[in-house]
Amino acid sequence: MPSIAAYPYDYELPTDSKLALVIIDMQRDFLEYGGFGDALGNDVTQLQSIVPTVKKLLETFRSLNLPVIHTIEAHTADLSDCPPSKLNRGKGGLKIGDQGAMGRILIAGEDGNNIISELTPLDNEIVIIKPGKGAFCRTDLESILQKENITHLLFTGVTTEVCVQTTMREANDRGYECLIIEDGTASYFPEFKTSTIEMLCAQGGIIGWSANSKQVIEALVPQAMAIA
Ligand code: TIU
Repeated sequence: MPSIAAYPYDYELPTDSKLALVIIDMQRDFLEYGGFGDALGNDVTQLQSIVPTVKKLLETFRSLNLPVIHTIEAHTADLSDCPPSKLNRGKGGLKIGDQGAMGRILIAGEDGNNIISELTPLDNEIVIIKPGKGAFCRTDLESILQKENITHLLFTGVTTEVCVQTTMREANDRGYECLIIEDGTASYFPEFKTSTIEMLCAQGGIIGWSANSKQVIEALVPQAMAIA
């Protein structure tokens, strides 16, 4: 198993199907105007710069036939899976379930709830629809990972300190070797991204590792180095 330069120290990177790319919530609801992120008062343009990096990782995993897991934060149309504590949070703008410019905010199946077109999942890829911030909460993710013998998870997506961090912490507690891709994750607050990566990797990798996409891609596809 190759090891890659990572923070706080080298990470053993499987090059087979024990390794999965996890793409958290790259949905229109977070990256485009008129969605949930916008309704919460955020500047959605902060998230858009990572799209080419996540796409490159996705294409690398697809070309090697390695597992890819997409997650979607969504609620049912009747909001029965949305606790009042979540429904009533916010800044007084549109709430979950309200009609927005891309359909009902954060409701499964609405235009705004879809993954952005650049990263649309393929039929053979795992898609986890989750009502919470963490992808293990009230989903089949853990049993799917066990069934597929996946042991190592690379985290990308949005937002770093909310759904990405929550899911990485849940995965770490379940025994997965987790690494967050520094240039493949973003926050509405750039300083939160930096702090989150520091917190996850402090104390000798208390939750896991971080590295740039380049390190991962070069280890998976050695010839990528020559092409780049
Ligand atoms: N608001 C915010 O930063 N994030 C979320 O609500 N969900 C995810 O992080 N996906």
